[in-house]
Amino acid sequence: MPSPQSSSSPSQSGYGDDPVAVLGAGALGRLWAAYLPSETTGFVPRNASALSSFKLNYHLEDDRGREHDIVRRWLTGLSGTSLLLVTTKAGDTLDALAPIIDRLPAPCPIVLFQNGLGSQQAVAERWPGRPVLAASTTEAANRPTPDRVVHAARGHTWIGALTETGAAVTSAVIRQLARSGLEVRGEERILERLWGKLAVNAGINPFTAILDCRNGDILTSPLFLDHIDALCDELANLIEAEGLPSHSPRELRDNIERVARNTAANTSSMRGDFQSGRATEIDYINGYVARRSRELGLAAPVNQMLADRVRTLVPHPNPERSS
Ligand code: KPL
Repeated sequence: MPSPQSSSSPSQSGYGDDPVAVLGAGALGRLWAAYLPSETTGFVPRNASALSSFKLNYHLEDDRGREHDIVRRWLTGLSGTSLLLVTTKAGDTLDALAPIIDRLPAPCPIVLFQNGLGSQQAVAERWPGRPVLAASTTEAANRPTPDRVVHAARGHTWIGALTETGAAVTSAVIRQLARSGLEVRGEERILERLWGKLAVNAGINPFTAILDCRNGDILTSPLFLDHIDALCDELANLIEAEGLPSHSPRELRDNIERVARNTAANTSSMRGDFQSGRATEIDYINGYVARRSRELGLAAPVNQMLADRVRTLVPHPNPERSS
């Protein structure tokens, strides 16, 4: 089984010519950087002048509970970058990319790992000539403390193009990411897959944030039980209006409840954001559903209500942060 490439066991790769840059040093960015070849993977600093060291050190607990010390470079030059992974929060993506994009070689694929929808299309629309791709992943990672990442469960990552030039490089990107040992697959219908994940997040995350509970606890809450059917009606109508293969509201609800049961003990990413005092991704989940529904002349009062309620919640750092 492939392992993360810790400082004590550097990879044997010899892939020295094709550096991978990771923009966004949260749980997911650190996970990918830990598994990709150590000598050719580094992080892009958001503010290079504030760096106190040339390296980023952290610990990774892998999916088998083994500990690894990870050391990765902060990259100052980007002119040799052959792949950029963008693992920022959805709301930070444009602001993080804009100052660095002109320093990347024009053919460098840009792979967007954001939750929800809206931020990916914004990047593809702003830089339509760039090879922009989106990733949808079920790799589970969390960051219980700033210098520790836990790979809670292995999953799969699907990669698909958002621009024409992205389509031409999809296979090369998959080959490069497969060097991590994580499971990576091509997906021609990446928007459908992103919608599938968005529907699940829209039916779990805001409830866990409003109720301040773990995923499984929403299933018996009056807030969830009173609104889940209407929420699934709104999602089903929008998915159909977007021209994507339709799903019945019942199918969507079953899927939401299945994921909530399978991840019952987890803290959702949205609740985790609150507990860490970070902005949530509500504008890209229920907020996106409400906005797109409005644009397409559909009503989405439940998604709007959930988005409004989450936006008024006050972040509350909580010692119970691990999931
Ligand atoms: O993706 C998730 C998230 O927390 O964002 C779920 C599926 C809800 C698992 O926690």
